[in-house]
Amino acid sequence: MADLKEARVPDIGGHDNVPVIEVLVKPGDRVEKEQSLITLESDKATMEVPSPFAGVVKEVRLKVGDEVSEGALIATIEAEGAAAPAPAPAQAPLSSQQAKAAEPGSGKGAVDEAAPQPPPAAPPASSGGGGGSGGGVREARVPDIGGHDNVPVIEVLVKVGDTVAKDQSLITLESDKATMEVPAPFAGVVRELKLKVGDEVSEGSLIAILETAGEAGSASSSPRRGEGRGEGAASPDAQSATGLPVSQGGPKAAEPRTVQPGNPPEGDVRPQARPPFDGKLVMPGDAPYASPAVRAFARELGVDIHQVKGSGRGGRIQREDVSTYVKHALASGARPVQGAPVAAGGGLNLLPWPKVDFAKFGPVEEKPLSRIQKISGANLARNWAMIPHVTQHEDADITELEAFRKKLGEEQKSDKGGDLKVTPLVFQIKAVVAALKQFPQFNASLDETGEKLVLKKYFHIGIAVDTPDGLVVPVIRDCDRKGLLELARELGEISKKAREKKLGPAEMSGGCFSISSLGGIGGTAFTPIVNAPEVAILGVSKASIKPVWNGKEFAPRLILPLSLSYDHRVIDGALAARFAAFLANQLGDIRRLLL
Ligand code: CAO
Repeated sequence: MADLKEARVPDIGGHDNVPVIEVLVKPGDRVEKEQSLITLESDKATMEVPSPFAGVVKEVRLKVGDEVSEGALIATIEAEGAAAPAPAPAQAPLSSQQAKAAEPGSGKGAVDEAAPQPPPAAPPASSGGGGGSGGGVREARVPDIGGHDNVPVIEVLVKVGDTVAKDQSLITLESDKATMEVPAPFAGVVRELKLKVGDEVSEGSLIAILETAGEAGSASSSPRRGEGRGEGAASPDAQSATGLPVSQGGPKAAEPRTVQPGNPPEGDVRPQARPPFDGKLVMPGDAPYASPAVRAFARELGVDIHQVKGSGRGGRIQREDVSTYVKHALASGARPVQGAPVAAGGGLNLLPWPKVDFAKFGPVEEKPLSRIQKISGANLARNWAMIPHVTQHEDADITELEAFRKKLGEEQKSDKGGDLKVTPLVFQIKAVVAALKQFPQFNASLDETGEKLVLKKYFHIGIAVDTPDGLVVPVIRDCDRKGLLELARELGEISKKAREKKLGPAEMSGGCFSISSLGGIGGTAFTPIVNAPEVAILGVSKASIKPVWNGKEFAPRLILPLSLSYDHRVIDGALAARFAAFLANQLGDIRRLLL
């Protein structure tokens, strides 16, 4: 029998007013028990709040930007069967201690008194004593992380020689549900780092060896020793602040050990290396891929983190990326919006994206965007929003070029018996190279401060290729040094590779200027988006026979429409008109391509 129940925010470590950064369900959705309903983000941790029972969402009572505390109503859910567990906070995902455990800096234990204890911090190596007042070498270990094992390290935030304060973040971990920073349990100087990005860790894994001076860390500096708060054991359903289940048995006990720098003790819980980090670009629910501290930093500066491009591994947004974004925004005249709410339309302070229940109007089907679409979509949106675009249209008379191209194609087939396809695009590549040489401003990029133009002395041309998974732009290198046939061969190869998803990142980087040819499909003109940090792109539409006045009469000519989009911060309209006219001339008289 169906039963209307309330899903509420569980114990989130006693924190109040934690912002909702994502709402992951809508009315009508069927949710499983423990399926995430919302994402919360404090300044130290991002966590998803799971549904306490399965059922159909009747009403969602929160929206992005709301701030919640324990007990806040998330949604009403028509729960299935009477046997569903009650959503009382006592049964909630997390005890205060556990939430604080996931919240760096708390220094509180996360497991119940009854549970076996995790390994305490090692005593100073020199003294062998525990937690006394003398300086020494001590181990910083991974605290209770909700009983999870093999959680990947996605950032190492300190390096050997750094002086760290107690509670300063040492590493960032990311499970499939949450990102969390692990703080130093005591102040000291990093003598040795014991793990790297990509390693997987569990409670007790050794992070670093710190040399502490004078006062050693307090009792709370030991990794998550149990400190029950008198409520008894955590519920069997209990989950960590990460929204992940807490192991009921608790972590394994371990003896305190003494270590010497550079000489890890026997039986050390060293994380196992794993293959390189798999290049994940977005967090669950498409939240930007950044640590909580970086997000907090972005918020402080009033930057919408969705607008920031990550330079870290797998596209991860780092602190420097936020700074660079701000510098660039200031240099280009835009200003980050102070206090703009997350997902409220970006640094441009636009309206939030409309949330519509399309199913109300008719049958619908949901199809997730491909990885390529997500990546290129984010880039296109940034480029379109940040670059002042103008598109210059021009016609090229390619009647003669086309006659030559056909002849060349036939020769290829008959002489070589091959299947090399010589399309108009290779002539366009050659013409573009000639134009870039003539107008070096087009073969340039603005640096990240927006104050300098970097002029390139090489001629690598990006070609937009349409694939079943979305648009990719492989780059043909050194086009100035290649002949038409070589370009035709390479174009055929990269298009094939692109469609077979075999292009590597190196083959899609280093471009100077891009060409987007829709000529094989149709159209008379379009406005391509500049592929930043390039400053211009050529759009090519379908050539067609048109009557052209030759001074005496209208003659049928094959006309190729060109659409040149450019960054108006770098290129003036007059220069763009000259560039486009030059291109048309080159294509109109192929002898010029030989010059
Ligand atoms: N006018 C008329 N015909 C044209 C033409 C033009 N401007 N350009 C190409 N053609 C013809 C070719 O000659 C070929 O004819 P045949 O089949 O008779 O030989 C046919 O159209 C198909 O060409 P093609 O598309 O296979 O080859 P291409 O070299 O012109 O283009 C590539 C290669 C990879 C760029 C293209 O296949 C592609 O993916 N284009 C889409 C790019 C895109 O999506 N851009 C949009 C970006 S913004 O979203």
